[in-house]
Amino acid sequence: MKIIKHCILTAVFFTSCITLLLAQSPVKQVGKITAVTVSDQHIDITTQNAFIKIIVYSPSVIRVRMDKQPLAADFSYAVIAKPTTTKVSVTQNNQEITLLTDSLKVNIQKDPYQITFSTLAGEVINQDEPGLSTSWVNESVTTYKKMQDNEHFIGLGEKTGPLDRKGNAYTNWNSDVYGYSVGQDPLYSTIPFYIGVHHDVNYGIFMDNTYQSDFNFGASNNRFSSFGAHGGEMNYYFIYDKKIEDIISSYTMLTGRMKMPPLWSLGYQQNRYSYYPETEVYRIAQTLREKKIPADGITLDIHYMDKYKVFTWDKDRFPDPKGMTAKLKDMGFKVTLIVDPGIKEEKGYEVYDRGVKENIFIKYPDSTNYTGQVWPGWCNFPDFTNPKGRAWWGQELKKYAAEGISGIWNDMNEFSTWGQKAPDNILFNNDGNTATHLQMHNVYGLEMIRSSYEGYRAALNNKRPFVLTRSGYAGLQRYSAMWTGDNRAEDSHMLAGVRLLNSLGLSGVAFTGMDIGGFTGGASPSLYARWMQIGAFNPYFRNHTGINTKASEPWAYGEEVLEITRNYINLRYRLLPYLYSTFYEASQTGHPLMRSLAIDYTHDENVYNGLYENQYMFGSAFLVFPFDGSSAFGKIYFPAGKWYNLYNGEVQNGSAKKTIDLTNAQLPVYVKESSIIPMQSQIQNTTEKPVDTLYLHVYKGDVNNKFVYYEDDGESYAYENGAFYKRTISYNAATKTITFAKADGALKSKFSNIKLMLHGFNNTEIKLNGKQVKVNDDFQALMKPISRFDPQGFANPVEGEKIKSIELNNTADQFTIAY
Ligand code: NBV
Repeated sequence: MKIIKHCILTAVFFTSCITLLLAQSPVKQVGKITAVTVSDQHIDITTQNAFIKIIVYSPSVIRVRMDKQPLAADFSYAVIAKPTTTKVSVTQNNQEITLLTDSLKVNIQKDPYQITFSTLAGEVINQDEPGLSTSWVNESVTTYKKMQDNEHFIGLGEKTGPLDRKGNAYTNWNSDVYGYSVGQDPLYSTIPFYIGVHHDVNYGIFMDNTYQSDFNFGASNNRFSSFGAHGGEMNYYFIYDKKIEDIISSYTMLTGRMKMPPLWSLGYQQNRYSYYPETEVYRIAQTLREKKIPADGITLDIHYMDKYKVFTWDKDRFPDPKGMTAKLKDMGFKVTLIVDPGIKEEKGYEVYDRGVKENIFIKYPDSTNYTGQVWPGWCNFPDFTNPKGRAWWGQELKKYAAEGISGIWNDMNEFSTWGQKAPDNILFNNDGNTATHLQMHNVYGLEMIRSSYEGYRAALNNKRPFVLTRSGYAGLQRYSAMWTGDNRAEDSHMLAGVRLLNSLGLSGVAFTGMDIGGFTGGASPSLYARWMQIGAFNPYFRNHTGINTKASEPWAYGEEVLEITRNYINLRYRLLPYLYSTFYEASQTGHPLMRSLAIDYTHDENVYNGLYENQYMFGSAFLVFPFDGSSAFGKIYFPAGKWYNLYNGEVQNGSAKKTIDLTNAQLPVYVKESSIIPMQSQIQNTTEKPVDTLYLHVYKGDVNNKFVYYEDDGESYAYENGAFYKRTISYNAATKTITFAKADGALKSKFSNIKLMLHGFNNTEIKLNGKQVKVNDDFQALMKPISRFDPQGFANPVEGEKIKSIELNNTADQFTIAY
């Protein structure tokens, strides 16, 4: 009896100890659900330790909000979408709540809270890791997801490392990282959105929390992937779509898409830190023209300013900015200026005085302005999270519009104070809801480019500004193009840069570029040549280099490199109709221009293999294979389908790996079967009119394809009200037809003729609307290794391909070619 009593007492003692331990655990779990309220499209849940709201945004987008205290008023700098009316059914029993939409099923277990997303057929897409779910450690909150078998993780914005992020962890804290290493983290911007791929499903998760955040994709554990932040609520959007590109569309439905950029900004841009005085700028512009290197942009770095004070000019170096931009405009150049957020604290500097008067600078809690050191010395920093601060910045930008400036390049907006960490306790307006630096740091850059975009668009009387940024947060694509900062002139950086841009593309940012040639150090001629070729296949094509590096203009590396470089810049300009149409697609769908192979070949394991992870599609047609200079051979992976060598038309069957020769003169590029590629004659800049013929290249294939050809005025927003020309061209392999649908929109095409250039077709008989047309035998020659697409490129036939061509009238309404 005594023994039994003793045992009972011991058991009671241990149970109490465990209960006590749990109660005192420094990890606070969500715990058991205690109350549920179901409304139209959302469910409010209370648990032992948390308040939760599940909101249906669309059949494929579900938002989960969670906090230890009742949820605060909803506010986001990233998300611009509201839930759309969606058919939802919710049922519950003692164990769980089930939510169904037309595309997915959500199960919420009640004890303890745990969420699972599945397909309608019941296949698990994503689920909380049982036992871990979501928890808090002090103010940090983290959600743990069960690692699925063979799960791949891609995206997460501007992150170094492999395409597949499995086994790695990342931090988001926007940082100024001069000459960063290829594995460094974090870099300049934060996009807390990634895509998971496993079995035959894929999903996206976007955690909209601006505090410092951490993502773990099975780093130092084999149990979970997780995402969390150092403050604020757990707030994530779960996205399920069948295709990766649809996930990107859903994500950009939430965070917005880019507007059409000005056409000129797709041309080649010449940069350096810094071109001055103005005679040097003219020398560069003149040399580009003399050497027949097509170009549209010249960018001025910080030396244009008077002692680095933004919105001023160094009068000795640039005595007449307005005259200079006018002269450059006559030569077909647009000027972009760098702007930094640090405003020199100096009485009498009018910009500063107006900032003080308007009271728009970031403050300490004692209401004094925060002062940090950067280029001009001690500076105050505009609070772009204050509507007044944004308006003030827009006003200041106006002078640049009057001076004929076309682009605004936002630098140092992490924000950087010589790489030092700014104090936690500085305060931001946060659109009327004061917040600390800890919460606002990662959105500072986003709100700066919002101010630049909105301000400069107004200053240009509603013409499209070109805006470029180094830092940002999810949604940055609404305002700006982005480049990847101070890279190094090294092979590994060129390839890492490709992956960065591919990752940004997966994360909703379509208009991206890197410092071609490298910012720090000096490229070898081989590296420079190869990098410039890749640049022609980047959305934003800019050559830039640092202050004490060797010159980086295309002629700075000798005749051969100049020839190679010019060939590819030439190609870029002939490809503008294709590129502009692809930008239009990005503006409508969010789909990137640089498409990691994971987008179109998601469940092909080879895509995630480190050997092939740098390959990408440029638009829908071109497979690009960037390579380093370490070998004369390279191994390339051809995904499923049929591929044509860009330079000689040779056909390569897909689902195959091949070792190919590599040379500095020729970037391996292949065209996907059934591609439709509109091109134009050679121009030197976008103000020059191409000849009146659209060269439409079509590659024979076994799959159907569609291309939406698009034009507009290239500079205004009239396209949003129908002032465009758009025509869908369809390739149908089964019916052996190419159909030109009736054109849409209020504009006429700038081309009245079409030359249809048929690759891989041997037909001698081709019909237009049922009637036989004249079929020409063409030889598309190339200068080595100039693209055979050059419609005037018969001059020096070294290599080439026999193709068929026919002449068509582009003003015809709607017509069908049968082959
Ligand atoms: O403004 C100078 C540079 C600029 O050229 C570069 O592209 C930025 O990333 N800027 C950084 C300031 C710091 C350079 C060390």
